[in-house]
Amino acid sequence: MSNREFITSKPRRSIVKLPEKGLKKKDFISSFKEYYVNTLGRDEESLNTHYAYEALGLTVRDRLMEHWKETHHTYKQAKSRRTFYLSMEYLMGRALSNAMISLGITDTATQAMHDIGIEIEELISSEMDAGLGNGGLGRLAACFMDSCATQQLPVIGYGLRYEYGMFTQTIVNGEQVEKPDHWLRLRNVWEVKRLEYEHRVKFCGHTEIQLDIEGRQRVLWIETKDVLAIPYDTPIPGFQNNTVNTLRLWKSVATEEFHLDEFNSGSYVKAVADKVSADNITMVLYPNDANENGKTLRLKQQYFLSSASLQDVISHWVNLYGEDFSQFADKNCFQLNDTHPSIAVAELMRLLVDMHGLSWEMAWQITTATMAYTNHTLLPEALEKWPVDLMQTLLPRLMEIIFEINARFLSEVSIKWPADEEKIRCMSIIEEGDCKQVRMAHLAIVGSFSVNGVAELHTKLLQQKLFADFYDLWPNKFNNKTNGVTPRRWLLECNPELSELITETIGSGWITDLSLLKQLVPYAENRKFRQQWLKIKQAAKQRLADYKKRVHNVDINADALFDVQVKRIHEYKRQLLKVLHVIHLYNLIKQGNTESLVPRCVLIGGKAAPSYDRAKRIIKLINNVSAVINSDPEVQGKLTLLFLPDYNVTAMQEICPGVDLSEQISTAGMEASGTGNMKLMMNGAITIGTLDGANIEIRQQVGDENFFQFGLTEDQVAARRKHYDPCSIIENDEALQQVMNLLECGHFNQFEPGIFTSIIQSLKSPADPWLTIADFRSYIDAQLRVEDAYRDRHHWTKMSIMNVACSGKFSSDRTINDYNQEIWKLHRQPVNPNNAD
Ligand code: 26Q
Repeated sequence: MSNREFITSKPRRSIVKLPEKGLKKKDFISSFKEYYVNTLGRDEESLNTHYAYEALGLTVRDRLMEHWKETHHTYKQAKSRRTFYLSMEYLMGRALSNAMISLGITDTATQAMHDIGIEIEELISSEMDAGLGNGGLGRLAACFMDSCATQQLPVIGYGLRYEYGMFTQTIVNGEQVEKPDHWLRLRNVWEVKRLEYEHRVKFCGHTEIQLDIEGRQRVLWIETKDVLAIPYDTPIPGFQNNTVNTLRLWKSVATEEFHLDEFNSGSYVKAVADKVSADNITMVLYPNDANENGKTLRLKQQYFLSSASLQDVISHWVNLYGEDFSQFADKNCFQLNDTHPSIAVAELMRLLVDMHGLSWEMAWQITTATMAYTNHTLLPEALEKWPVDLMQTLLPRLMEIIFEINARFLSEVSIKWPADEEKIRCMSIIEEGDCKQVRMAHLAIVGSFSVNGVAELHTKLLQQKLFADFYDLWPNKFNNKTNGVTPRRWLLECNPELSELITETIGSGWITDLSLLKQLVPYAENRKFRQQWLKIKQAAKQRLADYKKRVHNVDINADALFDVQVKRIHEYKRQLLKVLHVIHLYNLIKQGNTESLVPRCVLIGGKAAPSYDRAKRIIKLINNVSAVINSDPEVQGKLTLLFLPDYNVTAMQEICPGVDLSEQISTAGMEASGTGNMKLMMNGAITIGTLDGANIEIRQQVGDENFFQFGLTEDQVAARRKHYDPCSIIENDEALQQVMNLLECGHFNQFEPGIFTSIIQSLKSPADPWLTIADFRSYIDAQLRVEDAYRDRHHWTKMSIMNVACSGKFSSDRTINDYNQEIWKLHRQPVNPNNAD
């Protein structure tokens, strides 16, 4: 089933009725026909949805092109300081609707298509997602790109052009099956190949010392196997402001030498194999959202991104300023999206020292004034380490540079803490042991002027726990930047009905200044407004229910409470706690204990990393519990559990408007921030959550009376882990005991004995790091408060309005302005509309 089936054929109304300047409907139609007939060679009389989508995409892209060129020109003229966002992931989702909204041409385009007998919704929903990311970190990069363009900031995104993005998930017999996502099989109308900006990236080989003409030592990295990096640029439009920024993605291609080798070396097969391995670097996105340790291809990808991007920036610099790097750090800043591109620290040193002849001291000065590092995780297993052996083989020159950086850094450590070997051991960039490893986070911290976490609690824990020694040494490097999401995609585009009500009520300023949503607060007390709000929410729920009926043939009561947990499947996110709650409700219904029960529809969605067996088994459990519950006539209309397959950006856009209750139930101290929590809040869902990540700030904004808090706090979690006895908790809680009994007796796996044993054991283990059983009672109590609140629909609607009204802080525009004021220090560069139109 495809996500497009979510969408109704009803044409959407555009929210912001700005005059659609410079665009005449008839010009639009003739441009569309020109592409459809002449460029794509289709027959005007027969309509093919895909080619019509391509023709429309190309027509819209033409409108972006002028602004794109003008933006480029503006930045060049201003010689402005720039930021380069380095990220292995960009979860862009669809682009067409976003582009039309940004250009303010949605109405004209919709009308134009309508006039020639095409429903634009059908074309919009035929677009593939650009799924070049795993989850939070990749989608954050995409939201940041949108906000930078909207804030008119000269920021360029650098990433990899994976041939295969995030796998698509299907469910067979309750289990996840992965299918490759060959998203480039069909033409990608948004990208522009820029052969003129290709670069060579070196691998393997060895180093030699040579004296240059002035008698100075220069290190040569020679006999390397080179790979070409070819850039493909994607336009990133700002919201109705003429700015179009660039996302530059690198594709790997074998160099010409590979072809020569085929003829000269006699080893034809090896030459071809080498060529294939060069082409392979950007073939596939790693589908893990935690570290998959030691994979050579992953390290190649990381270096390929870092080297190509830095070479790109430096060659631009040399074109403008020659070999004078004295102002380089004033004009350039690199933001590292986690440690994935942190080899860039050593690569910038290599380029400056080896390729441009700067002294080590000068190069280090520049590097540590341009690099900034964002951490996204506290999970110890997600901290990247690379074996020194592997680095020496694959990137010999880089390894030498890392040793030198480390030696100089450790001498600084020993000045602060004389004769403290333990400190040296803990802080060193190299982890000693049987297998020496490079600690990429340490390299990133040592090489950066800024280190930030992504929510207040997360930053506090970085400072006090994970990187406490570094915080001691350099307190001023550390800062917090609470995440945000773009309101253009996550409210305006995904929820046009609610957006229209908001705009009618407070004007359209909220689209670029989300703090204005505060003006909705008094309307929470307005009965008529609440009725309008509720009607919109109800219609969104009905759309979700209709979709489920059509595709899965399950009946959902649209009056039920829509209770949603969508995110990657991970033990720390505790989908299991949600399942325990569902089994508890099922048990109450089976016992006839239903007088106070509120009908509920629980939706769980998310992908498991293909190698994460426990996570895959959790998916199986959800599906099995769902099968038992949904087929029981006694339960029907009271409780439904659904697993939503293939959760992705587009699915979230379709789910958001219809959610009542947002499940953010990670073990406190584990979720760095969360961003799904923000998207759901912005669409009027109320959060049930632990005091973790950005939940804490959501609760601060909206007030405790509009948030369902439960569970141990982060310090209680840390304390409880030391003496945790889940079995005695189960023994003393009758309801929980019954839930565990149902699981243990095989009620949900009648013909599949033993498949959930390891899950049950982990829940009952005193070593369970996620403390699921510890939070059960508190969670059930919070869910009872949810039901009480939901029974009074007017009260619930008030809470819903308050959540939207207080969501302003969670706009990525706010986040980007914080990055800019405290780290990047860029000047806004408005793009002149006269030139652009
Ligand atoms: C690393 C090495 C090898 C293979 C894969 C990886 C890898 C890939 C992706 C490691 C981690 C990730 C992604 C992490 C991630 O998405 N973290 C989330 O980031 C969000 C944005 O800051 C936060 O809101 C979430 O709390 C955090 O889990």
